Amino acid sequence: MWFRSAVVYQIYPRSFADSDGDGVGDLRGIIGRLDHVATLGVDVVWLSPIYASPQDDAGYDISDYQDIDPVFGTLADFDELLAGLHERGIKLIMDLVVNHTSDEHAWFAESRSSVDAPKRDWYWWRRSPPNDWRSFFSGPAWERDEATGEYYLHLFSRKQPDLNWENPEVREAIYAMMRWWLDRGVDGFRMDVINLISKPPGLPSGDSFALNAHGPRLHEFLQEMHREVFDGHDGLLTVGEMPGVTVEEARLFTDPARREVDMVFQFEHVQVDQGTSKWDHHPLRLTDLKATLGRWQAGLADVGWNSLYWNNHDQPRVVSRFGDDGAYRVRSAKLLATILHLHRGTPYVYQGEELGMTNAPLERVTDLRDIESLNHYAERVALGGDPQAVLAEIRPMSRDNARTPMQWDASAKAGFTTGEPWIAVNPNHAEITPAAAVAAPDSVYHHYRRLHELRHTEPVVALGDFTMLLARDER
Ligand code: TEU
Repeated sequence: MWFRSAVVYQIYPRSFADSDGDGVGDLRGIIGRLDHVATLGVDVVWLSPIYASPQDDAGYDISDYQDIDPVFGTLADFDELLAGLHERGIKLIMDLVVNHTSDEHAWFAESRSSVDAPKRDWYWWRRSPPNDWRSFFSGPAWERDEATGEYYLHLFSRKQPDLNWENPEVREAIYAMMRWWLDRGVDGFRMDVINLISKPPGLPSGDSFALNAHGPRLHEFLQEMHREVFDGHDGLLTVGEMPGVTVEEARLFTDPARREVDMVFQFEHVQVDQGTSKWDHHPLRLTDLKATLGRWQAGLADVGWNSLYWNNHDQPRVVSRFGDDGAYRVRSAKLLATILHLHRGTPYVYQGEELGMTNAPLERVTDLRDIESLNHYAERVALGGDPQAVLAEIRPMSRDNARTPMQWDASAKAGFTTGEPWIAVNPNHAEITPAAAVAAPDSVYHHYRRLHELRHTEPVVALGDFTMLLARDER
């Protein structure tokens, strides 16, 4: 399986490169930076959503799966980007967000129009909330809709209504859309919260996350998707984002004989520094990190496959979180990269990770942009929380830490835009840039390049086995 010796680079288009000066990254900006991606030596690019969207959740609220949002460009720009990657021998996987759509999607507009609309059953409607589920973005998970007075389910924002995967019409429409992208030449999908699509029968009250994280028909739906979309295609990559997935479940999801997904994004190692929630943050205990990484290496050693990541658009920058973004920034960034890339699995490198980019200051609430952070702040302050204390618990874990503009040069806007960036550039961008990295032989950047080269030339890196040493050593 080709992806076992591949490296994936995640591009978050909003923050990668802006070509038209509107302060938001776009497809032509990416096209202009393809050589940076190519010289890093990666094999696949995962593109976070670029589809038509009101941008309520930064594009993870899609209003048209088969068109590009004007802020990012056009389908012609997309085709040029895809060709540019393919001619450099790099595959492209799209971000597939099909647990929910935007409330501005035509499907939802039809569904909400009346209780007997043909698409009413494409979403989850009830006369009154059937349970006490909470949204992952604060507040209740059921929203009353004026048009009919009924309530619809949204595990994320109220502008992200959950699709009803029990309805075969929904599944067929999604598979047809996926085939449309494969016919356009894309090489696979990263499937957003795909483990939430099978809801628990009867919609019982309780922890909305635990109840929805692995519903009874999940394997059935993934195997049906494989038959309807992926069968007959070679060289694809499918990765299921599955918050809460266990090693035992991951063995089933990624066993090639079961024809579900190639690998999953699990969350155990990015939850070792938190208590009841991501905001209940505590310093890392190294033995906890070793234990979970070791469990996943052992658990998938003989069947299935791991994805390996520290960073993405939802996680704080790992050099600030688990390393040292001060005096030992370069050394700790290289250490963390070495650990990750010499594990069994497919490594994912998030834009800027190859430079050792760090968390952002996020000094005041007006520096925040992410709905998850802003909703949490509003809810906690409304309940009497001290604004500065709430901001202090948001600062190290906010998704905005990963979403500051990619740093291209030492100029005022880091070479990201000629306009006003949608989110502030990190003040330390002057010394953390590709130019500085390329010029320094011992830079984080060259270390990533060497790790990628090793994976491509030394089979033991991708396929060797794993032995944990010093499991109980805190250093
Ligand atoms: O993230 C799902 C998810 O689990 C995250 O909400 C995660 O729990 C949280 O961000 C941790 O801070 C996916 C996308 O990656 C995320 O950007 C979207 O907001 C979310 O789904 C809804 O589509």
